[in-house]
Amino acid sequence: MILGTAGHIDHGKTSLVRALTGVDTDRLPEEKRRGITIDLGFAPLHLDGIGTVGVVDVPGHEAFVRTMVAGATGVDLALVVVAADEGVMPQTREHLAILRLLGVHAGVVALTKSDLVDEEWLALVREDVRSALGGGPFAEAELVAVSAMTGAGLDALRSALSRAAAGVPSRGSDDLFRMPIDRAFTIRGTGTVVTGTVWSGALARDGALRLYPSGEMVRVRALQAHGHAVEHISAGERAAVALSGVDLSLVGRGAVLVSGDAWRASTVMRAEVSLLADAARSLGPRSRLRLHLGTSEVGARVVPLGGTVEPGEPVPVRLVVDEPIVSRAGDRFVLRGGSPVETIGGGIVTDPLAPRRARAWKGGVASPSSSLRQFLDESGSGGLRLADLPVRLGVARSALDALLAEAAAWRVADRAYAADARDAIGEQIHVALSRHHAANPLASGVQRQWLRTRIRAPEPAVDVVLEQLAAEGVIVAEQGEVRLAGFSPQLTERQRGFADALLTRIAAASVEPPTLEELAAGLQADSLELTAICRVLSREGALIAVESNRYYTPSSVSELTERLAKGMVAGADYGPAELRDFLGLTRKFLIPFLEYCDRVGYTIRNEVGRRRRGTELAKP
Ligand SMILES: Nc1nc2c(ncn2[C@@H]2O[C@H](COP(=O)(O)OP(=O)(O)OP(=O)(O)O)[C@@H](O)[C@H]2O)c(=O)[nH]1
Ligand SMILES: [Mg+2]
Repeated sequence: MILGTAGHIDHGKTSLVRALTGVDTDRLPEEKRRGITIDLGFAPLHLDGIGTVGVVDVPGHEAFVRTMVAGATGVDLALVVVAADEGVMPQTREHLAILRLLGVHAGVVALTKSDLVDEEWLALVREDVRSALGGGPFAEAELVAVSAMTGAGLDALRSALSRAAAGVPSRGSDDLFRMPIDRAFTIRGTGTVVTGTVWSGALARDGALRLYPSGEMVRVRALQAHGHAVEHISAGERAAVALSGVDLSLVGRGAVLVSGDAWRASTVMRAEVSLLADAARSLGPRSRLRLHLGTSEVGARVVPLGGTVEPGEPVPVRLVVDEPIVSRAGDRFVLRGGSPVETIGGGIVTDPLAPRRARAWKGGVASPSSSLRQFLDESGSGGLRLADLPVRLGVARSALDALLAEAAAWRVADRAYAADARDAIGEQIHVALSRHHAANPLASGVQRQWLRTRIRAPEPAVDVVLEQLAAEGVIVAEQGEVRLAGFSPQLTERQRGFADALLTRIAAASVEPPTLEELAAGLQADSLELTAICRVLSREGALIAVESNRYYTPSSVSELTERLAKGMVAGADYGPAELRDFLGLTRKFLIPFLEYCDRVGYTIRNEVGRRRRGTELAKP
């Protein structure tokens, strides 16, 4: 569990953390010199009945609110610190707003420096604080008067924190590992070390990780949780990870460590955004803001549905960020902008991996099952990558099967499709085949590979639908070709005329028929069209292609093979001259015909010449 401080500058956050934990989290020389917190500080705190809680101490200075956001992200429990002598101040309010935007619900308010005020004043400050908390998640939070100076109230504060912590649901570690990095440094002999709060999942010391935004694989050298070497770290822990061979410049605040192949960095997201009730402005159609998500901070363009976001009601938006970031459905973020820069609102990611041209998503913050239905419908016959879904839906991988079954999704290979995608792909296949048949009436079918390229769907899904259509008898798939059942090449009247002429001329030429080009010249026809007609005739068995451009009648082929059968004795080899004598063909016809015989298995070719294969030669 992680506890984060919040509160105005100089209100005593760091002093209180030290009084509670014994750790001075202001470790930078500049922090010492100026007496303020500049960067995040960390310390372990033991809470009775809870165990060790990781404390993140944040700066209160208005110039460091972005650092506060990076510290507050991933916090389970807030320690809101208000100095009793000053009461509620601007960053008290801003930090409270940020905690609310980040979804931090549990917390305790410490009215510190109580040694500086009397009871009457303290009562006024209590009222002041109550009204500042009103309506927010901390409206019912316990208020405890303390002093870091005298130690007064510290025990009461500890027990109040334990009570608040007891109500925080524990984060399951049966999930994808993610740790946004908030600090990176080098330790001599160990190398690059990064620290952060584990948001989800667990990581073992021998685990493989990916580092985003670069996406590169990294290896873990050592792990620490709350300052001790450990074998694994898990959700809700402050952890340090020593990485093998990673350059320090790649792992600053804003980078994130994740495991598995489910995560991807993206620049287009969909979200629901709301502006703080007291935000001075509304958001226009393409407002430019700073987006804080996890520990990353990037420039973002917000494109609201309906054009604008007014303070108050949440509005669906499309978010386009300047640099790729890793996010997950359900992630909370903070938006800052204006000059001077201030926190103006925030929101919840509804689609971290939005399609490139996706518009703001009307679905809003929905349940994983309704998000899944939306995404399936949107993806059409393209389908969704299964590996993306735990991130895109914000659920553990183990929850996927049930969600997909509930949505009646159709799963093929590594994707899931809407149930009606099958029909849509079937329809596309039907259209593509019909068009092809119409445009190529003499072609026996469509090459399967070519057909796949015409269908806008991943190949495995197309193949499954083809199998199904074949099983249903809608199409016929054979020898790498596909056609609609009932389709057969049809010759037109004119082509039938050519076919008769071809058959007559080829038959008349007996064992030395003309080529297609010669026939085309003689008939004044197009040789491509004649080729198509000859293919149809050869499928009908009326012609045989001995060469690619020379067709024989079956009776001429039989006559020639009979001549061979007469001449060749089984088991003997014959050279071309002898074979020519048997066949009585000129060289121009001889070699192609012998190659045809080899091809169809009448003869076998070896180094010496050709020999008859078996006895089938005798009766072709
Ligand atoms: N009298 C009194 N002074 C306190 C108490 N707590 C803190 N201070 C003083 O208040 C000043 C600011 O304290 P810090 O703990 O640095 O305040 P902070 O909230 O961490 O400040 P930032 O991190 O810069 O926002 C210091 O001079 C502390 O000595 C307290 O309980 N009583
Ligand atoms: Mg401080």
